[in-house]
Amino acid sequence: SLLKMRLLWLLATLVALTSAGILKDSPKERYDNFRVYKLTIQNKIQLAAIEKIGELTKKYNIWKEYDERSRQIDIMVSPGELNHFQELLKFNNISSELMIENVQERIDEEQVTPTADSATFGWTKYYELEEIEAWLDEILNAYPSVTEEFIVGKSYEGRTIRGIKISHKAGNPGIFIESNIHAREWITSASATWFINQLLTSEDADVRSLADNYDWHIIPVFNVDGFEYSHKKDRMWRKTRQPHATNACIGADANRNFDSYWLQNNGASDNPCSETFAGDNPESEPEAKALVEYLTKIQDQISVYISFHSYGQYLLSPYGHTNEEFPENYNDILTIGKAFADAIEALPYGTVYQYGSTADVLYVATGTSVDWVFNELGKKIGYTIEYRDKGRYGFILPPVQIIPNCEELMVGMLALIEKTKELGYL
Ligand code: 0X9
Ligand code: ZN
Repeated sequence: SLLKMRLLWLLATLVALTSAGILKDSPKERYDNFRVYKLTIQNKIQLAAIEKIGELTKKYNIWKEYDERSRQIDIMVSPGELNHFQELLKFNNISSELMIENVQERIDEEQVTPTADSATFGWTKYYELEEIEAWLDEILNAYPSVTEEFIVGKSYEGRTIRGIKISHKAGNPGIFIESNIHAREWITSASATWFINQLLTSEDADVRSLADNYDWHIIPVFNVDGFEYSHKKDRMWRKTRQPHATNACIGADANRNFDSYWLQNNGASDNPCSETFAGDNPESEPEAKALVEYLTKIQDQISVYISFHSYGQYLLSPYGHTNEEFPENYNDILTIGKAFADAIEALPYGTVYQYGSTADVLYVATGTSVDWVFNELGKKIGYTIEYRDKGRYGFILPPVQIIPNCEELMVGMLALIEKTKELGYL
């Protein structure tokens, strides 16, 4: 009948539209003419003014929070907000340096055109979750006698959070690496996969001894939902992807969601739109809950915990919740930090890393994974590595810098582990 025909036609149109992507959800977020400024703050009034606009999520995005050492903030400004922003700087007498003139240009440059080696995993470009997982499968297949997959659990959107354990012999002390808890910090999973590859393939004697004498538990991409979203929808995404019950803003900062001084001392935000939203409760994010359960289960196998982040070139240690107290083994923590930083600076790149407690060197941050492992699991050695750079490219570190960054990681890690062992923690 006519009605049937019409219905069929309607259905056909819908199918066509959907496959053409027209009815699919929103396109990729663009950052045309978005700028990034490094601000230098001189007083509390200036800081308050900037922190206030920083909460306006569509117009501004804080790339790097204020820290008392450098007194600087990196902030991304939308083109429509630029005039207002510049007036605000002038009115409050805040000095600024333009770091990125057009964020979208940097994002476009980051997408290098596939070259000869793009068929194989080569660390000359950034890979998507699917590619990283396929690579991980290949590695597990190629080294079955020394590798083993472990499953942390499921993300909010139902993805599997996977890790790889590399063990060359029984009874080794364990080192746990969690990477890409913040979605937009792409250099972290690139570094984690590079590091895994080195542990399995390097013929360098020092790297071999690192591989042979420790058990490595490595999660290349922890925030799987956020990471996928940062590739497919929004390059600047940081948080998880769990919607909020009463607020349109999505996700929480997984690195504020752990049950250690959760939401205390202004080390996180209770605003669901903030980039450092702690979540409604500790472990409200399925990812954090899964990691807590997994780490609790295997805690006896772990001596050192390391979390990969970017950017700023820091090696950060507990505490995150206060800069008025320090762990009882803080001297050792600093000695190890110095070994890490010195080793990196000695390379021809001359890259400088600062080291010290998070709250002292950077800012107060609570509910972080490293602090949870340190305070609640009682592990004595835990660090956060903040990779390159200092803000020239920020999160959009050019692919040509992946390997130099990884080389720094390796010499830093060799020194860190050696010193940790020397001091009797391994
Ligand atoms: O703020 C953070 O979560 C980290 N910096 S980032 O710019 N990558 O977001 C620093 C976390 C500090 N870690 C610990 N307190 N353990
Ligand atoms: Zn981070």
